[in-house]
Amino acid sequence: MTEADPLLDLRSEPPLGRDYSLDRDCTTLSRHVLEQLQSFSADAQDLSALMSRIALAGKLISRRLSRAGLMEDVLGFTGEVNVQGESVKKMDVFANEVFISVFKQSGLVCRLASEEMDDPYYIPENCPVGRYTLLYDPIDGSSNVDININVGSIFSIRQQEGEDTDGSAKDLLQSGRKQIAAGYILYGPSTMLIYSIGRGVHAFTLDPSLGEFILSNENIQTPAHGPVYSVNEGNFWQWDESIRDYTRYVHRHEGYTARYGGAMVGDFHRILFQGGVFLYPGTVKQPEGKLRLLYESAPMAFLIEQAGGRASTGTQDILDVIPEKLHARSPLVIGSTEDVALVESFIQERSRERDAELAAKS
Ligand code: P6P
Repeated sequence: MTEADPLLDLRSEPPLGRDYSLDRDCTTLSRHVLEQLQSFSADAQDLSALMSRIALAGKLISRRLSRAGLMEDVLGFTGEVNVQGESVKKMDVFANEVFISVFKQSGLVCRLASEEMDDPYYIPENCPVGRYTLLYDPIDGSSNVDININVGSIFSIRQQEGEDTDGSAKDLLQSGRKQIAAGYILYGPSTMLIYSIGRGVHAFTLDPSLGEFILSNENIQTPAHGPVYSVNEGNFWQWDESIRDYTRYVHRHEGYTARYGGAMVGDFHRILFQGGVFLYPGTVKQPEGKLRLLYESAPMAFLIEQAGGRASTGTQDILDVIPEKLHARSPLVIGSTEDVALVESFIQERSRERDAELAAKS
């Protein structure tokens, strides 16, 4: 086993006749984090423990989703409207509370910022020592949850900066490059956890018989181009002309196919592995787009850049955007480098034309 690649023994001939599959089944998320960091320091152990807690949240939500159709009072709406102005599903509330519960008495996470909560939630027993903040969308794609179509949870981990004495968590209003970890859990035919701590993107598949997430894909790289474009074309007439230009282009050229599942996590997952582009542009009603920056676009942007892809607002890298408020939204174009660049080229062209028209009038 070389120093450079501590996982080499997973791929070489098992020494001493050790069973390869046994070692693979032992490559749990917590072990993988430590192997990634190549350290057993307190910080490494904390991050490993934190990721294990996120895995526990994923297992609890996956278990509930897998039996939701057989249980009372699990599906459907609560009758409430959240800070986003969206009708809240019972699963949204359950999943939100799962993330809170798994971090209580952990000493790890002092603050949680969720799509479902107006303000950050503090876990006081953790705050003196816990310097991590979890930002998350507990159920992404809620519209799918009652019809058993894939949904996901998205998470982002940041280090608290300074003392948050007034509970405003202003230190969270910084660029996505401050993230120290990000990922998502996809509740699909199998439940998968995809994460990065800035050393590549890795996927784990839940083995229900073990109750463990086991390493299934390592160092995932997104192809430079893919055939899929993923966008809600029902918004076509609400888009800027540049996005309509892009859509007309992919309609008229061979080699493109549309896939849109209504849950970004599933659409993103396809593109992460097979290439292509997902976009949620601004619309007339929502010029900033629908997706939330801190706990949807920024974690996905962290992942896609780690996988060799790109994420932009259409004019600026997502990871460079600095939000003005916790629930800030941003337009999103994310996926393969060539496909993101193609969308941006139409935006740039329209911008040049507008500048020329303005210059001609002045
Ligand atoms: P629309 C789910 O609510 C979500 O935030 C994303 O997961 C998804 O891509 C998008 O909204 C779907 O929104 O307007 O196309 O239904």
